[in-house]
Amino acid sequence: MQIVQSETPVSPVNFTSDPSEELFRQLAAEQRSRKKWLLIQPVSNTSMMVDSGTVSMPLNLIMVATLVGTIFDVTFIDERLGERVPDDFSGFDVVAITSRTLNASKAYRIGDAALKQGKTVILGGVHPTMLHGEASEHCTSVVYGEIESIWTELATDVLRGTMQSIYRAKELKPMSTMQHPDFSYALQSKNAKKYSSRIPILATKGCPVGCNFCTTPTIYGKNYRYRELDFVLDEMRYHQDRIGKKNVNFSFMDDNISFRPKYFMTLLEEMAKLGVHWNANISMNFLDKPEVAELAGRSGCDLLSIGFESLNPETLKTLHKGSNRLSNYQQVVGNLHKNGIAIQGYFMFGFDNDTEESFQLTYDFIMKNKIEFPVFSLVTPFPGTPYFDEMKPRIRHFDWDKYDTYHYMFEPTNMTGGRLLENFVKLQKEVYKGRSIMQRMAGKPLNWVWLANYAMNRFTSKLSPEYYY
Ligand code: B12
Ligand code: SF4
Repeated sequence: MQIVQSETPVSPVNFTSDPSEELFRQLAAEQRSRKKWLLIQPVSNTSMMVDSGTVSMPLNLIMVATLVGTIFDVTFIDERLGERVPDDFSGFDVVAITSRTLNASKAYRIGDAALKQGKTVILGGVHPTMLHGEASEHCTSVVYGEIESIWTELATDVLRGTMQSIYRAKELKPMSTMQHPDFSYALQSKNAKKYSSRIPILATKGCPVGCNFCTTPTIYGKNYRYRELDFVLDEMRYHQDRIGKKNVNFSFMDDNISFRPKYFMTLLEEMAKLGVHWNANISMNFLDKPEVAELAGRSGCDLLSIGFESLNPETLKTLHKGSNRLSNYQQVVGNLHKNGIAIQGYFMFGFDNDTEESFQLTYDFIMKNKIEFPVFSLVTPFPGTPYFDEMKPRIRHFDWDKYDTYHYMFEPTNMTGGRLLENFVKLQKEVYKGRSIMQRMAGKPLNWVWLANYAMNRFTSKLSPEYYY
């Protein structure tokens, strides 16, 4: 557990002449003793490899801590590192918890315990945003979406002791008002070595594609915002200085990094000068141009995560994933491989259009195209998405612990649930068996992607359909 007394704010909030911000400033200056916040990243209960081993630094909670720390005292707990959430919250005024669906039940248990002890409890993150009615039963206030856009109002109410049940911004603030995240909140943990060495960074937010299974369009609409380039690059330089080397690995947390081509290409040019390495989520509609992949490779990109989702054109249509054209898949892969960029390819199963042949088709595609790091999941309707509303009558359970994309959610139309899982397990074992890894990875640089394959080989060898119920 790491206590950080934030006497020196990291960098000031960007105040405007908005009267509510004036009031907030005045209240903050008047406070006699700084209120104490406990910020918690709960670990999920899932049995899958989601929250175990090396985990990424929680940029979401770090950004919350950075803002809260400008006027309050912050204690930061990341349960995924083995840090314990206390039973006794008496040392704190506010207990604030981040939650996705897969750790919502854990977040709610912590919220209930803190409420019983009379604390102000704040829940934020994707799941409380999507199901704020449910979440509000376990807290004092729910924050809808990003904290930055409602911070003034939220902090003013905490200072006055007049909390509202939900904080939802009327409009999203430009990302230029966001601060540099203060990583010391996470890095000072005695267990920080469990964090991945890839530093999370954020350049853009939002995604205009609008897939029906994704929460981003619901929360952020078709908005696409980005931080000033200098801001992003300064953050990279800061980490280079902190770590004492040029070749730092960054992992972009952006929903989809490529939607402003000019911005993206300039970012790439600048990263090439910095000498960093990076990976990101990207949609494939931008990668069929060889020059983009060429510049990405030159700028230090070692892996791009791409949602191929399905090789079935009918399924792609039902997902509203307009950025995917089956006819482009091979070209995109070729462009990236030519420039030394590995591919983390996401594939989902369990759709109504899936047939037994879908598994073989996917296997052939992966092996032929030598996809370095295929990730298979079972399609999961997340609350708040159009897909959830559509599938709700057929969903087998609403046990949030199993919303990790590795559980069987509903019976598809073209095969039984049992056959779906048998095929799903078989595919994973086939793709990650030693011979297949050698075939897909032959000649690829010896780096962490090999290690990921090794870990997947061990993991998939133990899999059986029962894991997914
Ligand atoms: C990058 C990313 C990853 C990365 C890094 C995850 C990490 N450790 O942070 C990786 C690849 C590891 C990953 C893995 C997974 N991911 Co992911 N991921 C994302 C993505 C694209 C961005 C998350 C992010 O960091 N954004 C940047 C930060 C700064 O923004 P933010 O998270 O929105 O946080 C802000 C607000 O939410 C708010 N806030 C957040 N917490 C709190 C708390 C309080 C108290 C307050 C006041 C405010 C507040 O303020 C924050 C700062 O602005 C999101 C999509 C999205 N936009 O949320 C999906 C998303 C979170 N992932 C998702 C899924 C399903 C997964 C996996 C289960 C996939 C898998 N099968 O492995 C795993 C689960 C990992 C885990 N243990 O949670 C889903 C979750 C859906 C849901 N309802 O829970 C999302 C929403 C995508 C989707 N399909 O809709 N993911
Ligand atoms: S392309 Fe990715 S981020 Fe964009 S809406 Fe679809 S799943 Fe969400």
